[in-house]
Amino acid sequence: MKSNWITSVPLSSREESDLDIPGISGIIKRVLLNRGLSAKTDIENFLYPEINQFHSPFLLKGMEEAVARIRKAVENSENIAIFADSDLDGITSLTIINDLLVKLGIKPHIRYPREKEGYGLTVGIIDEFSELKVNLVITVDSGVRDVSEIEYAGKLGIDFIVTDHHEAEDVIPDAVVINPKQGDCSYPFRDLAGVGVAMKLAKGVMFSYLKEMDNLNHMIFKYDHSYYINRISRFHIEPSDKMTLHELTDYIKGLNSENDFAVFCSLTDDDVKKLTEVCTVNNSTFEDIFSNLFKCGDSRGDIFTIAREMGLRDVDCISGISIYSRVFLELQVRSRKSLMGKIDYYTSLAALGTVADIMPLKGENRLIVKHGLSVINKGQGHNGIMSILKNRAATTKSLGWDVAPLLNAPGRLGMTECTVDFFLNSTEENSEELIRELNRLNRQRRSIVTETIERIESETDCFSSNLKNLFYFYDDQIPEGVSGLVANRISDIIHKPVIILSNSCEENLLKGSGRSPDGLGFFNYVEPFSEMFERIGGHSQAFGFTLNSGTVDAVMERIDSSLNDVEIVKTYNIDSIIETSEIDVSLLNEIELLEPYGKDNPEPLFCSRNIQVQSFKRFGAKDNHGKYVLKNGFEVIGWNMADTMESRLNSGKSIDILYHLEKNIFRNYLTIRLNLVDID
Ligand SMILES: [Mn+2]
Repeated sequence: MKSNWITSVPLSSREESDLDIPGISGIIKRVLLNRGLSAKTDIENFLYPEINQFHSPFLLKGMEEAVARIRKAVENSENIAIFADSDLDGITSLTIINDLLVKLGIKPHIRYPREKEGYGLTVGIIDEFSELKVNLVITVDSGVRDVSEIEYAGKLGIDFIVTDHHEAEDVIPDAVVINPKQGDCSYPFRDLAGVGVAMKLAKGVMFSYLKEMDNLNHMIFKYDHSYYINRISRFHIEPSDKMTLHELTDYIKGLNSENDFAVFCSLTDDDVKKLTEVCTVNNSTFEDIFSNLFKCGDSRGDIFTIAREMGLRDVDCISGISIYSRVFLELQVRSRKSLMGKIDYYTSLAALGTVADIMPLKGENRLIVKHGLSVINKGQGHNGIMSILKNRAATTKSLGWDVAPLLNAPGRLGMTECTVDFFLNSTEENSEELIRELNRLNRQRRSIVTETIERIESETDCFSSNLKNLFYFYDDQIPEGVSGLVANRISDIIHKPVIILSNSCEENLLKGSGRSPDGLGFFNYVEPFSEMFERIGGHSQAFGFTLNSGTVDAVMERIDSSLNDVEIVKTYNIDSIIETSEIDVSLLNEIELLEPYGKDNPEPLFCSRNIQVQSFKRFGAKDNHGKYVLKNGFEVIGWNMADTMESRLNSGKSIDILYHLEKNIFRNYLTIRLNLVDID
């Protein structure tokens, strides 16, 4: 297969010196600039994310109404149901909201699409809720498209809170809707997973019970003859105003609401005296608040020390008023151990759902995943998930490749209830047993995939294509939940785009999955025909659809002809071209700051030209892996690449390589390894 290397633009020395970030070399700066991060604060936020960079849940449209409705339901002991999508994003969301409601004293009804029910709400499910005398339904990772079903529920007197992250259609349900993708939602981050939105709702509800919830805090700080005011309400800091003492005095005089709270941050005793004389609302010095919260005698702790102890990163760079505001905000949460514990636990579940749903690991998702992984690794995550991982570290790889497929296996076999049971009922005692069952279903899922592929192989004479550019296959024996996995594997074998169709629960409609090898944005060639499908959605190399069974052949031919003359070219975006002499342990340590890797934040890809190879060796049971030892001692490992590596070396021409850098620890001895990706 052809490949195309796209090189980065080298940094000018000016750009490099503009970005003076301690502890970061030019190589990492180049990687970050290539990935679109250019402002110093963006880079710092990316490299050293802090817990208190989470946005306030109350910035989400609908949050206030949702929180009020849930609290009313709790006060009146109403019947609440949770409706979730049946994938991992949905079920982790379900786990969070269930846990929240149970903590508030309500045992909710749990519902998700069961075998053959397809996606989303149905009138039948609404009728079930009605029979159960449900007053309020909270949807998670779903609901935004179920407009008519929710309208029907409204007539039966059932209220809905919809939490979702799917793109809404023109008409949204008649319900309280929380979705960062709603057109008129001004939330600063759009790409939350369903479970990210569910976690926000849980936080909103928990925060609403704090006694400071309705306070409008006026943080007042003096610097260099001027006074600065930050306002904090609903766990959100608004940018500061600058004032003279005279203006500030008027401002303080003007405060008159019972929710106003003036906080004097490290002002002189003289200033505090003058201001409290004119202040008619609640007020306190920051130092008193701090010592009250922690019941410690020493009230005059250095704010910088406190901030550093809380893990605030850039305490020396940001303004005093920001430090006070951020510490104040953190104190409201951190002084409550059980609240902090719940937030950590929900974040660990959100990390799994976010990785499983393949959300971009940028912005708040990066915070969720980074923090959530650390919670699991500290042993404070979900019992069952920690048992699956046993002694392995939680990383995006272990969650995405080991945990997620295992927990998705039951759903593919129409047995989502096993996964739900795992999440809701795992204890230290029974988690081993639940995992044994998950493993059994996963093996069953694997053998169904293998058998299906073998059957297709024999029936189609080794996947010989019915069309020129595309392989597609349908028969009524393919289980619907595995068509994507089957398409994926066949596409790997034949290096062509593949579509696998199976029966659906709806009459005259087939369901299908399309997959293509890396290097072909298959969906781009299918999307122009989207009106020929009943439903279709997905991304560049993987999509799913339903299609009228009578039109299959015609549609496949149209797609096939649109693929004429399309070449599969694997494109590699090089993060940085470096000399192998620039590689050392400190570079590898810096690279680790870029983790966790995932969608939109891949492991950095390096290129070195004209490498000096000392020796070549094959290894592995089939001698299919290759190893170059470079003249400077580094090892270059090529999995399944021994043939190419050998012929490249024998050709006598200069060798350019693309690779990831990896620390390899063997018998407590650390070596640096170059993991080969491509060779030219
Ligand atoms: Mn989702």
